[in-house]
Amino acid sequence: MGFSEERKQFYSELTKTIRRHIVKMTNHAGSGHPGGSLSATELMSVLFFEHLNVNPADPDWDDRDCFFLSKGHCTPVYYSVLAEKGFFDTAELMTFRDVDGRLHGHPCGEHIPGVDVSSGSLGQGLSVANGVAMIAKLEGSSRRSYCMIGDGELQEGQVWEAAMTAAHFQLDNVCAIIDWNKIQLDDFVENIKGLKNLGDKFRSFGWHVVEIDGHDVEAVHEAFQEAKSTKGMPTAILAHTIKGKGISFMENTHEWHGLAPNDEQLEIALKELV
Ligand SMILES: Cc1ncc(C[n+]2csc(CCOP(=O)(O)OP(=O)(O)O)c2C)c(N)n1
Repeated sequence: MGFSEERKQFYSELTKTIRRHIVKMTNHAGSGHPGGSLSATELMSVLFFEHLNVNPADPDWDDRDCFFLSKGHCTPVYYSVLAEKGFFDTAELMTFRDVDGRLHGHPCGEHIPGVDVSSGSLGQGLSVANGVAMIAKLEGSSRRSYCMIGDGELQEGQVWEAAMTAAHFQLDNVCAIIDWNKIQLDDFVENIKGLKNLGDKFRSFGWHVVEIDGHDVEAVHEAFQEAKSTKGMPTAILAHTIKGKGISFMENTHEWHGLAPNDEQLEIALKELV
């Protein structure tokens, strides 16, 4: 069930590498969203390196699993994981947000290998994930459909329409990953429009719920395994995370939601990520 010491070491190195990419890319671009990227680093790493059935050499392979980043502003972590997985060269990460590049601030499904749909307007990803999952069922494919949603994003009504749909159609090939970092753009989620008993909400909508520490790679791995073995209903992984995780001055504040580190701040961040 758990990881070997070697695998744990692999993730310890990988997540540090990805966090280094995140701060370097946003520093270089002078903009971007480090906070919600750093909170999602373990979730994205374990999903892409352990569970998501994809082939970087053939990104459009028909029977691949699909991943949708509904919180589309978190491209720094998305592009970093895609590059580390081999979808494109890690050198391209430094073209993040270049007007002439393809690594836009929000992901474009048309141009980036490994990105299946454009996103950025919050609330829509789970509906897309449902559609792909329904087609898989109709085709008799084992394809699974994963969607990462922000906790602030859960204030969007469309998410709950999609949650009803996934349960109604018994889409057990759908897995929603909630990056529950407790903070949205400019404040704590509970101060703006609170989620309260989020597990009860999803359960009452007909979902299987797994609640974990989203920075514990073994817990993340086991949650994805549990989702795969759950039949007849979709699974929501409620991952408790820390916005800005891994960089002391970025942790647990909304201030680094959409702010790039300057050169001095980058240097401090990189020292913390050795
Ligand atoms: C429909 C829509 N409304 C507003 C925004 C602007 N916006 C971008 S990120 C964000 C906050 C999202 O918070 P959360 O989902 O908690 O993301 P995270 O903390 O994981 O970055 C907002 C309001 C948007 N992208 N789409």
